[in-house]
Amino acid sequence: MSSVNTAIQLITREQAEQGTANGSTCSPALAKGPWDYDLAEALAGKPAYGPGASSADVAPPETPRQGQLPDEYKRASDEELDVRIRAAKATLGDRAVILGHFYQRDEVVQYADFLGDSFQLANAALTKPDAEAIIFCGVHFMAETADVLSTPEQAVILPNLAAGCSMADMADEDSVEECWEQLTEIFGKDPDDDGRVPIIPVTYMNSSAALKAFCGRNGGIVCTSSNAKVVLEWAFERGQRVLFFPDQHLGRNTAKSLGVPLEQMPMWNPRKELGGNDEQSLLDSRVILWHGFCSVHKRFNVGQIEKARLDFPGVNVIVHPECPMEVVDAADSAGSTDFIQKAIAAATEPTTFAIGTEINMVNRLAAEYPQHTIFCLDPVICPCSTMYRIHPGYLAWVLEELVAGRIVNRITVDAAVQDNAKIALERMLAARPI
Ligand code: CIZ
Repeated sequence: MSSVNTAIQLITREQAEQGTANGSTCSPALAKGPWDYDLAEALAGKPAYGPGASSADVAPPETPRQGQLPDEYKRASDEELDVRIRAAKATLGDRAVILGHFYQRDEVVQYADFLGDSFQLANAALTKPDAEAIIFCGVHFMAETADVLSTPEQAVILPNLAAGCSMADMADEDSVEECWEQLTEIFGKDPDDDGRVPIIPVTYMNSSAALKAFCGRNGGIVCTSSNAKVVLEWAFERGQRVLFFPDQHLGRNTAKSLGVPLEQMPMWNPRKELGGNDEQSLLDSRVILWHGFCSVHKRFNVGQIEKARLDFPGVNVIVHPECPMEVVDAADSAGSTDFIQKAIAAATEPTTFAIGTEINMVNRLAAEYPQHTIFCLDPVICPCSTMYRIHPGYLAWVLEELVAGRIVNRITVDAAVQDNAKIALERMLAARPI
């Protein structure tokens, strides 16, 4: 099976040459090198992509910008980059560890020492205490988490600083602080007769370190898509209600699975007074959902599942819990990337799987398990476009800089933020099913 990048190149070439194409992609611009977007953005004076772009926000001024990749890496052929990356990696040996996220493109994943989800990768880096550099081929919040969990001597490097996560950017620290202030005014701070505080903040792993620290400071906790249920149970033991950010879908799907009625899950829109709610609905709430979403997972719909069931009777539909509730309800099961991978690995008979998650991961599973038929529910090729900015050119550059004794694109989380973020992460690790 060809890589997602190769498929996108083909679609855009056919489209240009014949006006039609075999297949479609959500963004033909992905066929260009990421540096072309950087340039377009600079010329337009606003982000055409990147932190803030997909939520129609203006990127905050401190948003990291890439843009300094030397021309030699932009001009290098795929073959030349391959030779240079392998040579630099061999020279660095154990001094550097390369982490590749499940959603990363194949052209980069082939050089990774570890492949996994964000939390597995941060933990994998811990098994390499001698590595001076941790090169995270994922997105910004993942590199931040790795920095929080790694030793101060280790440098975490994000090969392209423009690789943000649009969902993470939908909840910025100021808006969450403002929301918290308004909620505290309504609920007060006093615990009820059972000792439960009025509200507990829960942040998804896909959030800035600043928000993880906010949770650490305010009696809150972090969750991943693997443990969101256990974490919500932890929070309900200690609080009357939860403020869940940034992903409304993971929050809704998880709370629903715990029996929380939809009427008790108001949505908080940070652009509106009281998040767009009246005071009574907030008082009656059990989970207040932040108005955030993943641009890839929100593309999945029930029509795609119905079509898969018609085309492939007996198909096993597995979707990620970042998908909308109707999609999760219509699927056979829902779970994290780790859950999806394990479900496929556990199938002993040849099975047809329709998967609702990012296309790079789905295609990789299809290649790894040829005994099964595995396809993505979304027929349009639409990768995680921010993750996609880690082109091999950036990887070659950061590695060769390391060989030359220079660290570029280091992600450093402020010490106070680290301490509080760690508290929220440690609470997550200690949370157990009840
Ligand atoms: O935590 C991760 O890496 C993501 C983005 C999702 C998942 O389910 O693993």
